[in-house]
Amino acid sequence: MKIKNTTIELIKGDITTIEVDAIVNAANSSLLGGGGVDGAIHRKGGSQILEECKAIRNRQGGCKTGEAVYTTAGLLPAKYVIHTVGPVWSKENNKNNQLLTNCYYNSLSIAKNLQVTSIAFPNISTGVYKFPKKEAANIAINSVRSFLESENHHLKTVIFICFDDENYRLYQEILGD
Ligand code: AR6
Repeated sequence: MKIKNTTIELIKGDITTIEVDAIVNAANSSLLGGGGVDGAIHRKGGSQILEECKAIRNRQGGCKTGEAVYTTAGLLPAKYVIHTVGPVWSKENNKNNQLLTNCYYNSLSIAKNLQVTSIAFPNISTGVYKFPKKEAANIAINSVRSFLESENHHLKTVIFICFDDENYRLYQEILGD
């Protein structure tokens, strides 16, 4: 799928192995690491990423839900890691969708400022944070589409990396692969 000059790709796999300018991390507001994709990124990326996260914490006290910050990527093949904090899904919270949209939008804004040409997103909030996968996939794709249609940027490739079969299938359906 193509949006203006940017190609949208779908890959099933592990985001820590992808050679792109920036990978996005589904972090938590402490920025100190955790499980899931966050754990994998810190484990494979080495201590440099955590050191930079700690410096950001000291400067601004972590990262709020829906916002994003960036570090270099340590030992990973990417150049940067953009850390964003997805919402913890709950039925009562009517801000879930907006906060998840903000994650994609704010990550792409950082990518724009860094002038990166390729970025890879995991399925933010759909693991530990329990966001319903179909809804999250629609939000992810719509947010990316709306950013690419409305902003000037250097992105040539945006990749959605799905780790689990269910997400991969949902993205295939929505993207029409
Ligand atoms: N590459 C790509 N995707 C992955 C990988 C990987 N190596 N590993 C898991 N996923 P989660 P969240 C997928 O739980 O729901 C952490 O503890 C996974 O299949 O990583 O936003 C943080 O520190 C799922 O679809 O993130 C936070 O505390 C997706 O990544 C909390 O979890 C997101 O699952 C954030 O929860």
